[in-house]
Amino acid sequence: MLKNRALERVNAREAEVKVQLRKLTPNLNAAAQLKELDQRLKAHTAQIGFPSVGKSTFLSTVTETASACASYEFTTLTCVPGVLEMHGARIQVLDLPGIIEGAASGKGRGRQVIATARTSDLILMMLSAANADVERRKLIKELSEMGIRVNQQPPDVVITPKSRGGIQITSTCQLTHIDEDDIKKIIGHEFKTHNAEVVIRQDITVDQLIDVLVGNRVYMPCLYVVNKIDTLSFEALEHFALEPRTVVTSIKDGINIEYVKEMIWRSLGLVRVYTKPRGEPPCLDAKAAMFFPKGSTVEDVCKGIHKDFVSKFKGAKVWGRSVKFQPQNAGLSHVLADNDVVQILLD
Ligand SMILES: Nc1nc2c(ncn2[C@@H]2O[C@H](COP(=O)(O)OP(=O)(O)OP(=O)(O)O)[C@@H](O)[C@H]2O)c(=O)[nH]1
Ligand SMILES: [Mg+2]
Repeated sequence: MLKNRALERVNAREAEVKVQLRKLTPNLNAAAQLKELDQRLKAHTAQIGFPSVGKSTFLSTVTETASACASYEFTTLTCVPGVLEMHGARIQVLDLPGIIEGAASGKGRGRQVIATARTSDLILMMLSAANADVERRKLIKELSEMGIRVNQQPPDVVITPKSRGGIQITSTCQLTHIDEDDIKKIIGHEFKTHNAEVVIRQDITVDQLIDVLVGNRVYMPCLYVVNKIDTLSFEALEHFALEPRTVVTSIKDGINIEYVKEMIWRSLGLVRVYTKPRGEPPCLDAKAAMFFPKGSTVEDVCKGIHKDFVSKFKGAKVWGRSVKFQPQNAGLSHVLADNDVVQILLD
């Protein structure tokens, strides 16, 4: 009798999951729209992970949004956005449904979940400590099948189509994974280009060459969060703690929560810039900071203040880590560093 009732509960839950999954697509789109609408959000992160690894627990812990957490799998069936406030910036954290193996080929609506993560600035890969290595490998594979390369730089290869002359290859380093014949074969036969200039500045693999040719790949930073370390022995824990771009946490017991937040901030690489009006000290209050993506320039700051600032730009003075002398004159193309102070001079 008891067994039957438990079985009924499981069946009911399964039916509920199926109904909710069918409704999933509009909700995921809503998250993308929200991103467009809320201009105050400075960066977007998306949690990717298998079911029951602690994604919702994380969202409920670091943001004011409550996302249902439970010990059964597929608790979260929609996209739940929360906001994490750090150093004066509002960072969106998405709690997404757990994905399963085969997600990239459409299982469990995994394609929509991964597509949502694709538009974010950082992937938070939430892993369960007991099985973290296997989960990480599988998730990287699923993301890869959807064209997302995590923690990789785009291959340094430039292919310029020509009207004649065959395929000319110049490489500035020794190629150990692929030879010139393979390169010609792949470009010529697979991609129907018989005349092109190819410049390679990196020891690329066949897959990387195909990535360059296919084109629509995204290269995203990813932070690995190994959760539930309260279930691990100290020796096992050390193995994960030493891995790059990895944070070990027990969200339930409150271990390393501040550290994971700080690592999110660092992985996003946002640049805070303070402006200084002429003859006045700069306002270094966090509320006065402007936030830009890594690699932003004085021109981006001008555009962020007023659309006319670029056309009226006469010069800029910069204080901070991006310059040698304090202050230093800088042009529009000068790349800024975090916490720089900029004074814009206009015509
Ligand atoms: N031991 C332990 N359990 C945890 C930890 N964090 C979360 N849990 C538990 O793990 C279970 C699943 O947590 P959720 O946050 O619902 O997991 P999820 O990844 O959102 O799961 P889905 O929504 O089903 O994909 C809950 O029972 C949590 O209480 C942790 O650090 N240690
Ligand atoms: Mg959840």
